[in-house]
Amino acid sequence: MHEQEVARAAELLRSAERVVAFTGAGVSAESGVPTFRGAGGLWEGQAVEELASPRGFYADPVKVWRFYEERRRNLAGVRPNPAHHVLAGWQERFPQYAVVTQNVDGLHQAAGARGVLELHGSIWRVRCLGCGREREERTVPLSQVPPLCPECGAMVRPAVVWFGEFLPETVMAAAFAAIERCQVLVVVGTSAVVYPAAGFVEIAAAAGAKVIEVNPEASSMAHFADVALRGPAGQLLPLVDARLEVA
Ligand code: BV8
Ligand code: ZN
Repeated sequence: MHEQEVARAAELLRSAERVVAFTGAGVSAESGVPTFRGAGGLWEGQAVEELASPRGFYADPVKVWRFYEERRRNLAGVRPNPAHHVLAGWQERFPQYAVVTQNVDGLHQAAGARGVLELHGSIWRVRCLGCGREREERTVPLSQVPPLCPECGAMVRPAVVWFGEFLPETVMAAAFAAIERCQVLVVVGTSAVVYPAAGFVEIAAAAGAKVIEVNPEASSMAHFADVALRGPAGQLLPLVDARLEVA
């Protein structure tokens, strides 16, 4: 099972110099982190707009803060899985390599990945609504209501990108540059329904990159995939990695 696709994916990667790993919640699934959509998803039965949007936060800051506080608590004991470790290890292998993630869980960095491009921000950072100062906040549990900024006393919010908000300019520019130039794009664990991130798959394919999708299900960008590894990333990425050395 998957033998042929694993061999084909390794063949595409073996000779590549410029590679991008583009990831979503599925890459953290085997670490025990619930994905957003699909059975048991974080947002199943909850209106996303309520929780992950400025309007939702201003309407009920405590409710939205508690949604993130609960996710931080759930993440506190979570470890990277083999998929994160393989993707981190590839930074030693490919001369030009980037991990571009939609995830806010910090697990790529926990596995040793450097320079991770976090398109949707980080659940481990908070930003002040008053003075705009952003800082790392790893205390868990932190609080049941949004804390106040130690500098100016205003309320702080999670430093994540909510629906209707722009993605961080510098991160977008760096991701765009890497995506446009890459020879192989490895799309791992994303349903590819959230824009502008999802659009990166089409941009890479249009620029001539080979696309490898690693996902038990076909994402909405599956038609761009040259190779589809239809299974869990924590099992399949180590198989591809093991084949990279073997010609
Ligand atoms: C923007 C916050 C410009 C942090 C997130 C109509 C009205 C308003 C806006 C829009 C609209 N139509 C389109 C838009 C734009 C909107 C959008 O795309 N909406 C979609 C839903 C239609 N985008 C935005 O608003 C973006 N900003 O456009 O700004 C603008 C400005 C003003 C006005 C309009 C536009 C901002 C997008 C960022 C939103 N923030 N998160 C947080 O709380 O986490 S997005 C959220 O979804 C997460 O960040 C997540 O990363 C992201 C994508 O989800 P996935 O990672 O793909 O996860 P998912 O559960 O969906 O899929 C998991 C996959 O893994 C599955 O395929 C599954 O099969 C697979 N899997 C499972 N197990 C495994 C596995 N794969 C491998 N191995 C396994 N073991
Ligand atoms: Zn402040």
